[in-house]
Amino acid sequence: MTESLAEARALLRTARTIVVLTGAGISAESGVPTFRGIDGLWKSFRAEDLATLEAFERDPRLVWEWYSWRRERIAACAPNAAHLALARFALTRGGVRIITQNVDGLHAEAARIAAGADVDAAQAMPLELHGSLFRDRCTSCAFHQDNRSGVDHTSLAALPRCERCGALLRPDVVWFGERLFPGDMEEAFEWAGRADVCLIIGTSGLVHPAASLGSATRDRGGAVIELNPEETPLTRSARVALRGRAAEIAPALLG
Ligand code: BJW
Ligand code: ZN
Repeated sequence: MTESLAEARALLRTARTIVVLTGAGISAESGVPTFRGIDGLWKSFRAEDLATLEAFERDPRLVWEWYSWRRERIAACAPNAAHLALARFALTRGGVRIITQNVDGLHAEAARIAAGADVDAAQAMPLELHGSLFRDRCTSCAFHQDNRSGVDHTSLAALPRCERCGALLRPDVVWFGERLFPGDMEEAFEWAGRADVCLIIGTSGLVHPAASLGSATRDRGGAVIELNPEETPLTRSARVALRGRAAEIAPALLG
């Protein structure tokens, strides 16, 4: 394992297929709080109290309060230099699939900015493994809707309800113990399995199945590049570990 930027650039240059797995760290410099770590969201809230179906069934008002707070805070954030470098990289070079655990929508926003009016942004649109903070979905039927505003969480009666069947709406995200959306896991592992390089940016590598994508690349002979200021459980399987902040290193790596 090395920490060489030049080696990482060379690996990317010669790769035909590249998977990029991102986590909360890539959005840290946009002002989005990470989950774990010093300022992590789980420091003030226990994950099991808020990011599970059981928690929602026990106290939907509390869970909506947390998601509503995050929605309003994150709606004000913009993509940073790392999201933009990645979007440009995916648009100008074929064979790149951005796979994110983030629910903040910043990769999609970066893709639209980088593509501008004349280029189709599709090639840089991410697979959002854990859903979106900016969508509601019905707890009972298939209804879902985009929603960038906070919700009224002052009482149980005020919580948003489905316009089709009247059941409670919930954030359209994947909580602990829930399956990923149909087809997403298969698509992610299919890309990772045939990638020459899996570039992993800003994730603690603790949450599965996302944390296993790098192994899928490595098991088939590909290389893992990690970009993170800290060592993680994924570091030991990395060919190159780049230590630093995403917004600083990603433009130098991908430009
Ligand atoms: C920087 C930086 C800078 C800071 N630049 N970097 C196998 C083994 C063990 C357990 C399991 C397993 N398979 C499944 C499980 C159970 C569970 C799990 O993984 N548990 C572990 C915690 C032990 N997984 C699941 O439950 C998943 N479902 C599943 O597997 O279903 C199977 C099933 C089958 C049959 C029936 C039913 C189910 C679902 C997982 C869903 C995770 N959901 C969340 C919440 C999403 C909604 C929301 O946002 O509220 O997703 S949890 C939370 O963690 C969120 C994140 O996407 C995810 C990952 O966090 P991430 O991105 O890594 O953030 P951090 O904060 O942890 O790390 C930030 C990193 O950035 C750090 O390393 C910093 O150093 C770094 N950093 N500044 C670059 N400037
Ligand atoms: Zn419904």
